[in-house]
Amino acid sequence: MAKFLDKVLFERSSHRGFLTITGIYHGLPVSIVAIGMGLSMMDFFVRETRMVVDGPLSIVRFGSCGSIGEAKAGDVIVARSAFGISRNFDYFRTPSDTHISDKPYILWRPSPADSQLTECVKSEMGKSVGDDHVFEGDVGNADSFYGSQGRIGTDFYDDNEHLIEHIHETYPGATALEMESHMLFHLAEVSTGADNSSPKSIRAACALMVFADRTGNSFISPERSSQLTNTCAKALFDSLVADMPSQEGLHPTEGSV
Ligand code: DUR
Repeated sequence: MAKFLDKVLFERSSHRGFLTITGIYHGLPVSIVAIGMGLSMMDFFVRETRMVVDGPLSIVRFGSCGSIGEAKAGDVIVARSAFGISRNFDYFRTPSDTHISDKPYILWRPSPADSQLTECVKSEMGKSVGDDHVFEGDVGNADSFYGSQGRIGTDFYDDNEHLIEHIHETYPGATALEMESHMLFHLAEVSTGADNSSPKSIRAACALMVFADRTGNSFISPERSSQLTNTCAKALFDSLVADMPSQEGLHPTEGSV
């Protein structure tokens, strides 16, 4: 992704396992941060980035997902919102002892993506990968790649045979499963402005490459995944640039990640 930057200013591998590359794209300061996987890594990333960047932040998650909708392997899904899917640990106690829900998985309500940033991401993605390969929908952020994404196995009791069905019934717009987006959108939603007059200091969007088609059971090829990463990378940077004019008062030296 970094090869598309006009200039690289800074690169660092941290003990967290993050790789950060900061540079300039069409006059805009941008950081690419590889965070690994899962809710906790997203939590570290958003909170610690907020600590070290002054001014408003625009964050676009770019990663992979499994499709539970129309999108096929190799397509792109742009998140309209993201909801959480948590294992209800108490449900699995013997004897069952639940106080939150009598269901094995808890579905949290969706947090919205920033609509303007998302429009920019969707439009630039459409230009790069073709509008018929770009889908929009609600994304389920599971706390596991396995149980809470409805993957069936015999080594553990997960009681997840009907989970995907339950997700579709609860959120008819649900289209993808992955592991980070709800944490990002939630933290953006509760981010506070420096002077407390503007409630949010973080705007967030999310674009996902479909690696696994959970309905048709097909997978992306390694060739398509690297080609798609290239195409999407440029579209993501272009969408941050396209979104800039909407950010009244935002000076170009303030951050985008
Ligand atoms: N991912 C999933 N589920 C899928 C495909 C991709 O969670 O079916 C995403 C989220 C996480 C990583 O970052 O990829 C796990 O492989």
